[in-house]
Amino acid sequence: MSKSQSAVTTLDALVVGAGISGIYQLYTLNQQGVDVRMVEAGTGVGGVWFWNRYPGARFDSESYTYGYFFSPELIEEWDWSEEYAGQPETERYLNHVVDRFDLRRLITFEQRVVSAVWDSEAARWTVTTSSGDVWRPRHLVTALGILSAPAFPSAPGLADFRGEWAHTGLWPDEGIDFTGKKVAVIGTGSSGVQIVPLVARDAEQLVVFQRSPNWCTPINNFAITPERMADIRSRIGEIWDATQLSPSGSMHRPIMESSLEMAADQRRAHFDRLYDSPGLIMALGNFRDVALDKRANDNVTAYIAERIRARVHDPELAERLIPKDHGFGQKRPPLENGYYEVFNEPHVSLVSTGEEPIVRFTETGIETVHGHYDLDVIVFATGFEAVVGSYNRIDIRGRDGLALRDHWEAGPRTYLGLTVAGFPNLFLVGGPQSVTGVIPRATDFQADWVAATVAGMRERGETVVEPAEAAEDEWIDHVNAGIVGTMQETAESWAFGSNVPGRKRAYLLYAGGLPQYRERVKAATADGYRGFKFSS
Ligand code: NA7
Repeated sequence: MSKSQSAVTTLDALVVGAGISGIYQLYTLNQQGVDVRMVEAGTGVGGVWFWNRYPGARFDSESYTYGYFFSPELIEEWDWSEEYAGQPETERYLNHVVDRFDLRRLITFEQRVVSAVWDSEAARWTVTTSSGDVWRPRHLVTALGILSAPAFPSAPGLADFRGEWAHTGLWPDEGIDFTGKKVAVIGTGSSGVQIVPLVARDAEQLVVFQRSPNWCTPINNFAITPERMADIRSRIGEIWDATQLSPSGSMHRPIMESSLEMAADQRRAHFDRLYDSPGLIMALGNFRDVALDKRANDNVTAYIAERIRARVHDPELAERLIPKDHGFGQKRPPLENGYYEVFNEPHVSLVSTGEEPIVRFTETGIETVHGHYDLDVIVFATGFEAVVGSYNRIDIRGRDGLALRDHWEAGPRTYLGLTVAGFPNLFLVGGPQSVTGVIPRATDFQADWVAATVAGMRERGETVVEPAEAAEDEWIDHVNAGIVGTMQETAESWAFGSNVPGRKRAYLLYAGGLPQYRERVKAATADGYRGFKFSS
């Protein structure tokens, strides 16, 4: 074939996206003997752990709860070096998995999917990539990642900026040297909070542009010794069970006791313990009522505010770093390592964009309503068009040319977070209305379900599966009911798409907890795939 000719590949299943969920999906379908291939936009595997290679990027979940559980051999041979592994280690891990299970031969890189069109006559998808290649799979499995479509501020002029700039979610391979430079970091979510201390360490000057402060708590990371790794291995079954019982798929389970009925000093002792413990325990292992009852939430919020005040010397600055628009846990709280202390350093300053909006980017920096900041580097830690953004970037057309973008205009519509009415043989893994918490613990179950469904169809000689619209309606009602009455419901966050101007507010994740999610999917499946139509 000459270079100018595009390849057309007809196959059973195509998986889009070589992140942690897609890789497992490729493995499971391959194990089922399905003729499966994968396309990936990047030049390597890893997904979020490929693109987000900014300094400080790391797990907020315990490494061994985020990694795969499907292979005892893999667990036996892989040593995690830290309780919360950094990006380079995770990228190495995912490369190891791909090679260990001989999956690389099934992956074609630098294939960004631009369109996917259902062909009713052939009962196949026509998937076209940016390189012009065409894939004709019977089943299309999207594992696009919930945070993979980077969002940028709307201020104009970035093309004029003569310094270096990068988004944390599209970090350059060669990295950026901050040494002796004037740097701005825009955004104070998990990525901003992770990168800020490392920029501050090297830069001559750092300006942090904050739209809204977050409730950040210490990660309290530590190295995993060989003894601890051996202990983790010996308890791996127990750890798996814990992730399966936890609403968030993590090691942590909420304390069911009422924090409001507890004596103040006893409650405080709990908060002290959580704040000084590793990981997301403050959010995921806190009292259940702090997520449901405003009075209980106010207590933990006041406690964390006090801890922030104790760490930031300038009281006025401390107040600006303390959220006033939401309580702890109403939005995903970042984990930090020395974040607040950075603001005690003379070369670091904070700009609150609510009071001092960015007007434009200039050749030499950032202009705000109050003045100009001369800069050598701008870091965009401005987040993502969450969950649906990665779908909206692809022209996905179902029956009768129906565009997924239009079907999802008022918010995503799925059945079980796995399929979409009017889009036959389209499977979503880690898509809307299905995930929360430790993403791989949500998506490994989904990948197993997709592989079993595709294999079952092959055995029964069925070629097409599609959910009924009524089933989709029911699922949406169930998803929305799960968030009602929680503290999260009232906060503006990316979980509702509120971080992207103009987006209609719709809940994008699944708040009912992963055990309930799995039970619902299993019950529908056991009940003759309730809500689905199969045809030959
Ligand atoms: P996030 O959590 O969405 O954070 C993005 C941050 O960027 C957040 O502080 C935003 O403020 C801020 N932002 C967005 N647009 C602007 C503009 N125009 N100007 C100033 N600041 C802005 O993304 P991350 O990458 O940090 O983390 C993603 C997830 O990774 C996280 O939730 C964890 O699950 C791990 P806002 O709060 O929207 O006002």
